[in-house]
Amino acid sequence: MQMTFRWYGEGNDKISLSDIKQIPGVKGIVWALHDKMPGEIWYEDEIAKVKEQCDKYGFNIDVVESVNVHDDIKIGLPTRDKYIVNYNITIRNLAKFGVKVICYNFMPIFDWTRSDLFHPVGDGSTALFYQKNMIQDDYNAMAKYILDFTEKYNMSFPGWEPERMAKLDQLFKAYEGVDHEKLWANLKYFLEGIMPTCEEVGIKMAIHMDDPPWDIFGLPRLLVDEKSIDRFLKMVDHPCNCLTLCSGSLNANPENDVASIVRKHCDRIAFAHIRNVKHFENGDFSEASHRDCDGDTGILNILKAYHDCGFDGYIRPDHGRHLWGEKAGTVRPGYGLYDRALGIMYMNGVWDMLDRLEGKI
Ligand code: DNO
Repeated sequence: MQMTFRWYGEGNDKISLSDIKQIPGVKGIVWALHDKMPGEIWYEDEIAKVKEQCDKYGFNIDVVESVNVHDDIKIGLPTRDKYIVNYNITIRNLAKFGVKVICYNFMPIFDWTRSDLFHPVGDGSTALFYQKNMIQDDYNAMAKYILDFTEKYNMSFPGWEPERMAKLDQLFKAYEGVDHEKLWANLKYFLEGIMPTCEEVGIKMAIHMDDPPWDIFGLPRLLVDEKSIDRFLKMVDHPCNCLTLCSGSLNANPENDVASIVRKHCDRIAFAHIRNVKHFENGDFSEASHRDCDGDTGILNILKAYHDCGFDGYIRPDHGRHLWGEKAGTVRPGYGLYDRALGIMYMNGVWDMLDRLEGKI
């Protein structure tokens, strides 16, 4: 495995590359041009700037998360072709700087969704929290909670661009009639439009799981369980059509056994997100430390599965708790420094021991 760390970029992340350099074993920075709207081309000089910053610290920029997909592609409007052309140009430009994997998602309108960004965990820290009965009918209230937060603390979240969120009712109207089957067809159309470029330049497209893995506000969600992952990989059966297997997104549904999905599809997992989730009986869930026993996701079984399969793809700690003074305004929700660094050390510890037991180190 190749350990990476997500960084939101200079001036957009309080964590510095120098901080990240001090976490043992991190090889690469997972990055993006966060001021780009979905559908816009990423230009070479903009990419070169990030490469230069990361080069200084000896980090690779092999993984981009995310090049967001324009709504017209997801909805299947005639204008989608223009955005697919742009996407292909971006893929080519990224490849020129050594990018190997593009993580993206195909969730209509909303990216990850939570009802509380700083929920007390019980040990003095806070974490992202999903209260099921709060994410039901009123999408405007949920979006308002997130947008008020981003405005108050002067930050933006990928997938929650204020420009898009300002037109929420319009967007919901545009998605009317986009049911699961239509969305699958639109995803296939998109992938078939970019696979030739990916193959030519050697980039893997790695779709992120839907988070949470069920429909919200009547919007269809596709990548939700083993069966849908099977369907996705078969639908466009191409080595560049890969997964970002996010353990926490999938395991928000306790029925999903992530370790068995790893064993089944390891060769098509380009990027692994490791996150632990704790379930409550009423369907709510909280995010937890990466330590196996702190949540219900089965982190040890998942890491063992990756190790057994000889996984040599990219991996990163996903959402962490907010610790030791990290709070709203000082930290991006889920993306503090400390708990993700602890998560890396936990993963390194497990991995090293598995290597040792096999006589590899
Ligand atoms: C949440 C992330 C997601 C992910 C996108 C990928 O923190 O895991 O927002 O980056 O869904 O496009």
